[in-house]
Amino acid sequence: MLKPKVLVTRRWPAAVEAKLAEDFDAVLNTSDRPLSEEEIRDALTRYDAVLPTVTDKVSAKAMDVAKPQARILANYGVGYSHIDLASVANHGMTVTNTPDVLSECTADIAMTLLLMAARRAGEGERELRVGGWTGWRPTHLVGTKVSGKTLGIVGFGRIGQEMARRAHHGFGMKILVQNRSQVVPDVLAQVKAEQVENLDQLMPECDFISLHCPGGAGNRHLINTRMLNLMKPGAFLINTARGEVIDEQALCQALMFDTIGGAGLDVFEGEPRINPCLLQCENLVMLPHLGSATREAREAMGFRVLDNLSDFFAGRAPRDKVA
Ligand code: 8YV
Repeated sequence: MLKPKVLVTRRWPAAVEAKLAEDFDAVLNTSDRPLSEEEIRDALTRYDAVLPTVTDKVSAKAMDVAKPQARILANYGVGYSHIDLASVANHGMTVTNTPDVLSECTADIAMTLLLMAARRAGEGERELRVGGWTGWRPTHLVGTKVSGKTLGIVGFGRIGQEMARRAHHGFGMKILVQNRSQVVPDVLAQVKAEQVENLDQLMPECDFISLHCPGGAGNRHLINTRMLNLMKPGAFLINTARGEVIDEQALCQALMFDTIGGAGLDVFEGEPRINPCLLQCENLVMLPHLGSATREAREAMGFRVLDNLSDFFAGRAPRDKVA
């Protein structure tokens, strides 16, 4: 039997690429150059499966093909707001993602950003590297204590829950949760969390806010000027979810005018482009979308895609079917 033709859009961990090449008629992107919308459109007409990442805009334009050959988009990553689900439905295609295997590592990066922003680690490192450190003094780069403070979690899915575990059990933080549906009491109880009705209630109560909700049109600019104004003066905003969830211009204003204490971002609107205003903000820590960037998580994500593909082509329902 002919093996399904599969396009891998970026370089993946070697062990996963090797297995893909064994199990499928796989074309790998050895140059690791991101695909254009036109190339994605072309791929949809020539492969049985396309394996995109966050850097592939599988937009309505890219999916504007009469009859795609691709029957499945097996996404490498948990977030899939770069895939136009209306077009997917029109073509009767399947979409899968890779949840669970990156939750701990992404929460680790959220906690890294939280600690770095609170303790001014980015500022300190920058000062030291340019030879600007004049020595210890009691008033030097004084930050904000993390232990025992209140953390607000927006989106209490798998990653949000991992973040809560770290914050509560590691740093004795009080956890408040905002989530679109009611969280089961047992899950909240594990971190002694309290769920509030909405963001208007959450924002003013927290010393730290960490975003773990999906991206996409529905949550675009969820954190806007009004929400930032509801934050405590001196509070910190952390985003490891998707860039579009924050209105970056509004965040810049809040950081420039010190209406909040600071922020930590791993994701950006229109990444890898960085809003020039953000680069001016000293009280901001930025990482280049490193949430799942560990050997363990990236391999597990790849093998999860393989499982989804094997199930799909064997006629079974893939465990991570999201559309
Ligand atoms: C991935 C992520 O590395 O899984 C996600 O949603 O944001 C990242 O950790 C990236 O999306 C790969 O496509």
